[in-house]
Amino acid sequence: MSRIFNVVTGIIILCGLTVPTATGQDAPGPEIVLTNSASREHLDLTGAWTYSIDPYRDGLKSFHGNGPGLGHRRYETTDVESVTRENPTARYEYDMRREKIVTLPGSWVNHAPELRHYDGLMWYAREFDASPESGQRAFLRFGAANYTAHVYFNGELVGRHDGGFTPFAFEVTDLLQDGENLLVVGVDAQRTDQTVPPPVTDWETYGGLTRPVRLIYTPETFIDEARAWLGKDGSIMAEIALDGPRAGGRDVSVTIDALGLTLDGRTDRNGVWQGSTPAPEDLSLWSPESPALYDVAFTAGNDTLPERIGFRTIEASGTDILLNGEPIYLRGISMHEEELGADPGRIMTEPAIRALLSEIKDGLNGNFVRLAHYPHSELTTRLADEMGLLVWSEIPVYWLIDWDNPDTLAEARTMLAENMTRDMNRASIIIWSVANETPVGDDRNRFLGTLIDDVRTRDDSRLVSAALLTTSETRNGTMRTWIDDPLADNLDILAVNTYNGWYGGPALDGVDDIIWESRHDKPMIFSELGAGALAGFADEEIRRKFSESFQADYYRATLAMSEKIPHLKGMSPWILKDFRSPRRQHPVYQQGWNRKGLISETGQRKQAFYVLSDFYRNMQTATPAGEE
Ligand code: GCB
Repeated sequence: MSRIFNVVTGIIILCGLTVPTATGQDAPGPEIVLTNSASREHLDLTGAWTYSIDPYRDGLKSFHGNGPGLGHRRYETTDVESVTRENPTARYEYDMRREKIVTLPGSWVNHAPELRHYDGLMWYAREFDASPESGQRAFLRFGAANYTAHVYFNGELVGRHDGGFTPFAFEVTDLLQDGENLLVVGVDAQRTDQTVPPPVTDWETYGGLTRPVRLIYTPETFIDEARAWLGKDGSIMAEIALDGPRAGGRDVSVTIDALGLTLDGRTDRNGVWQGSTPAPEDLSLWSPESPALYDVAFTAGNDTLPERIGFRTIEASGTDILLNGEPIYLRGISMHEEELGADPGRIMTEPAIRALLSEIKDGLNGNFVRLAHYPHSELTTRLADEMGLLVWSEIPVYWLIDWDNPDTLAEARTMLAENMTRDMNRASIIIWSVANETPVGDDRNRFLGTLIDDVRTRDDSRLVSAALLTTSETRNGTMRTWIDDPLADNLDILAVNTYNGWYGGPALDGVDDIIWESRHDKPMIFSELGAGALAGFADEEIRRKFSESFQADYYRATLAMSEKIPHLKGMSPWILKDFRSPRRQHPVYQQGWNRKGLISETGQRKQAFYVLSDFYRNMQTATPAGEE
C-alpha cells in the first residue's frame, strides 16, 4: 500500500491510494512505489525475450467479443510444441517459445522493418528461473511499457497498466515458483482521444517495453517509499512509508554518514514516519556547478534502502527564480527520450543518456534540461543529479485532451503521481509541469487546476509550471505578446513556447522588436523556441527555411529578443537533437524527422548550436560567482 504525504500542511495523510486535495477530489497514487527499485535485491529480466505481433488483439478477445480462444492465448504456460505432438488434432495459432527473439528493453520499431509504424498490440514472453527465500515478497516491476500493458505471470493475469512513461509494479509472491517461471506481457501502443497523450503528437510513439523489467525481492515488511530533502526552513526533512504486516509501530532511521547525521523514530499505525533536523553547517548544497550528492540510508528492521540525494532549495520570488536563495537563469534546452543514431529505438542506456546530457552541459554550457513531453527514464534524472543539470519534468497532457472526461483526468493524475513518487529524491528536478500548449477553456482549466493541486499536495520543495499559449496583437507594426490564461495565477513559473519567425509572427529582422508584457509578478521562461534545419544544408546565400544559416539567424534574432525581456529567467529551446516524428514528411529536409535539433540525429552540430552555446557562455561569464 502506498502512503502519500501532505507536506504542505506538515500533516501526514495516509490513505492507501488517495490524498484529499484542495479540490475535494482524491489524488490517485501508485499502490507500490518501490523507491530506488534498482538498488533492491532483484532478478534483471532485461535481455532476450520472444515476441509475437497481434494487430487484431486475438490474444485478448475472440472475434465475437468473448475471452480469447485456446489457440490464441499467448499468455498460457502451455508448451505448445509438446502438446501438439501428443495431441495431433490440437490447434494452436501461436507458440511463444519458438517466436523470434529480441533484446529488451527497447521499442519494437527496430525489431523488424514492418514494425516501423506499428501502433498495435505486441506480445512478449520471457522464461526465467527463480529461487525465492521463504518470507520474501516478490514484485514484477516495469520501468515503462508504452502504452497499455497486460501482464500475465505463470498463466495468470496479474494486472494492467495504462500510460507509457511511468513505472508500475505487481506483487507476484503467491504465483512465483521455485524453478521455472513464465512472464508474458501484451503491450498495446494504441492511444485514443481519451488517453494521455492523445493519438496526435509531434513525436514517435515507440511502442513496447522501453525500460527495465525486474523481479524484485523484499522482506515481508519493507520500505516502499523513502524521501529526504531540504525544507524551506533549512531543515533536513525525511519521510518513510512501510508496506507489510508489521508496518505500524516500527523503528526506522535515516543516516547520512558524511554529515554524521542520524534521524530516527517510529512509524505510526499506518506505517508512516516523518522527521526533521536542522541541516548541519557543513552541508554542501546541490547546484549545477557543484552537484553534491550524499549517500543516505533508510532503515526499518531488516530492510535498508540506500539513496544518493542532493539538498537544495528552489523558489520563485517576484520575477526571480532562486536556487539556494540566489537568482539563477535557466540556460536550458529541451530533449525527447531518443538516443543518438540513425535508427533510434528509445534504448536509453547510461552511455546514451550521458552523451546527450554532456552535449547540454559541456557543449551548450547549459544548466537546465526540459525533459519533453512525458516522464523520461529514472536513469536520466539520476544522471542529471550526478552531472549537475536542473530538470523540468513533464507529463504528456499535450494539445488536445478530453478535458471533461473523468477517466482521462484520472489517468493524468495517476501518471503525475507515478512520476512524482518515482523521482521525489532528485535534487535536479525543480519544476513539475502539468501540460503543454493547451487552449484555455473551463474544462481544461478545471482539469489542469486539479493537477496543480495534486502537485502542491505532494511536494512543496519544487515549482509548478505548464507550457502556456500566448495572446498577441500587432498595432502600428509593433507586436505585443502576453499571457492571457487564468492558470497563470496558479503557477510558480510561467512558461511559453514561442516560434515567431518560424511558424508566424514578423520576419526575423523584426523579431527582437516584439514586446513581451509582464502581467503577473512571476518569472517567465521560454519552454520552447526553435526553427528547423537539415544538418549540412548551409544555404549561405539564400538562407531559406530548413537551412543551417536560417536556423542560426533565427536563434540570433530570438536571443536578441530574449535579452530585452526583464522577467525572462530562462529558456529551453526546441530542441537538442533532431527527433523522429511521423508528422514531418518533407522529402528532402525532414523524411520523418523534426529538424529543429541543434544537433542532427547522429550528433552533427549545426550552426545554431554554436550561437546558443556562445550565448550561454557569455551569460555564464557575466554571472557573478556564487550566483548559481
Ligand atoms: C511545439 C510542441 C512540440 C513540437 C514543436 C514543433 O510547440 O510543443 O512538441 O515538436 O512545437 O516542432 O513544432
